[in-house]
Amino acid sequence: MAEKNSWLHLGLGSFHRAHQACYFNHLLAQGESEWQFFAGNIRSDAEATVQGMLSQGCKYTLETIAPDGKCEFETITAISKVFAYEDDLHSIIECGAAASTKVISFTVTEAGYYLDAVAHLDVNNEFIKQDIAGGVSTIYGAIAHIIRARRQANGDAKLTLLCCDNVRENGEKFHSGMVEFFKAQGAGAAEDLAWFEANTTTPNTMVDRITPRPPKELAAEIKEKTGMDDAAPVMSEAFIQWVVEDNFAAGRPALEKVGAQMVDSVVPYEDAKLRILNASHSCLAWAGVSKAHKLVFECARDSELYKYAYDYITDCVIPCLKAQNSPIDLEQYRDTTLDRFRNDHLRDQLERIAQDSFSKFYTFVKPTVLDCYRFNVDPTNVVFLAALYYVFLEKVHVEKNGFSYQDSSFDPKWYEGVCAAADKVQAFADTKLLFDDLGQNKDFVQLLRAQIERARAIH
Ligand code: CS2
Repeated sequence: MAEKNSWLHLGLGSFHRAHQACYFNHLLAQGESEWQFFAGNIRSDAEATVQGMLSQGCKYTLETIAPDGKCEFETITAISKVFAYEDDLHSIIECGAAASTKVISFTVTEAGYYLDAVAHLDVNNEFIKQDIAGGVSTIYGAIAHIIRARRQANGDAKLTLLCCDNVRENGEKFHSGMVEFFKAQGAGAAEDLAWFEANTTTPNTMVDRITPRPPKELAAEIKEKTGMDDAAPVMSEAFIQWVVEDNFAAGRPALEKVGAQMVDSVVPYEDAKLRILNASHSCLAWAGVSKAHKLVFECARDSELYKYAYDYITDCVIPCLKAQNSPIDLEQYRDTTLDRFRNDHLRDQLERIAQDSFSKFYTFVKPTVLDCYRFNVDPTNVVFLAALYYVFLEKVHVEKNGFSYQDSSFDPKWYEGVCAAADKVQAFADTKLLFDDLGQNKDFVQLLRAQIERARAIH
């Protein structure tokens, strides 16, 4: 029998297990026999899940919950090999280098790409510096090792590198980050860079399925409802979407048979999703913290907060996307998205949404701030999101209100600088990563000041 094609995923977190692995499961259930799916992590923080999966033959239960509360349980058996974490990623590199591996996809969060305001790789970041020197703690270091091993062992065996994170033009961004990474490694990586350019594609993708952190009670609930003991269960909403640029270097499974949308350009889908879904999520989280909410549905069912998200989308995002000829029914997309947030069976935590808020701001919100000025659209309700983020930072870092979240994209020194400035709002507005050059626009800064007052009044 011919050797199967392999698809390796890096980033075996809840999202991959609820999203891509679910598509793979449906493909295998339809009789797909040419592809097999493997997964592992480039960091050790999800090792408990990995060990849980290994202890039960890599399978696990996915619970999905519809807005009406209807639960479904699916046993995901699609991942046939899971790699336990190793410091040097030895087994993952070996798998990625094998000619039979045709696709490597990854979810390493939006903060995992270390790109600055103009999408240049932040070569001063400590993790990036370590990896330039040969480490494997970022996606760039891991892929660089895979490429070198593959080039040396397998000549020009083509490979697709598929970024599945919520980053605008994610495939292209990863591509340019990778090129800069190789360049920063110097002459010793010249052949790897040439190989990367000649033998890989990096399609853009848009992925969507709200996947809360698995609640502690999930295993007990699954045991009660299905009788199954599961050491690595996961849960998500029932909604699922995957839009993929059809540009695979070495073939792909027939994802369209299981509902993935294979398209020529992902950009309009991605743009709508990041600005409507992800930015509104952040809006609700930043505002929700002022009202001591803990869960997304509490915010989406709070009419004051709902209106902030609704107005931001209606008054700012929709006109800007229409000005760019979006082919999507944006009003309908807004309504279904906000409805999904109201699902009170999905106890999605604000802590999860607030994680990495700094990079979420410039990925999800900033494009609309800039576009409003570009297309002459009233920016008030998107500048209000900037104000919500400003007030959120004050509450959490200055007033220390006890809300706990993590932000690996946030530089405490930057924020100390903002707080120490004579004019804090001006210092915040002057942050190029957040606003490009808008800090020099007096109208913008004045509007921001007024919106900060509006945001401070929420309680
Ligand atoms: C969320 C996303 O983390 C976030 O900010 O908006 O994780 C969101 O739940 C997913 O992108 C849904 O597809």
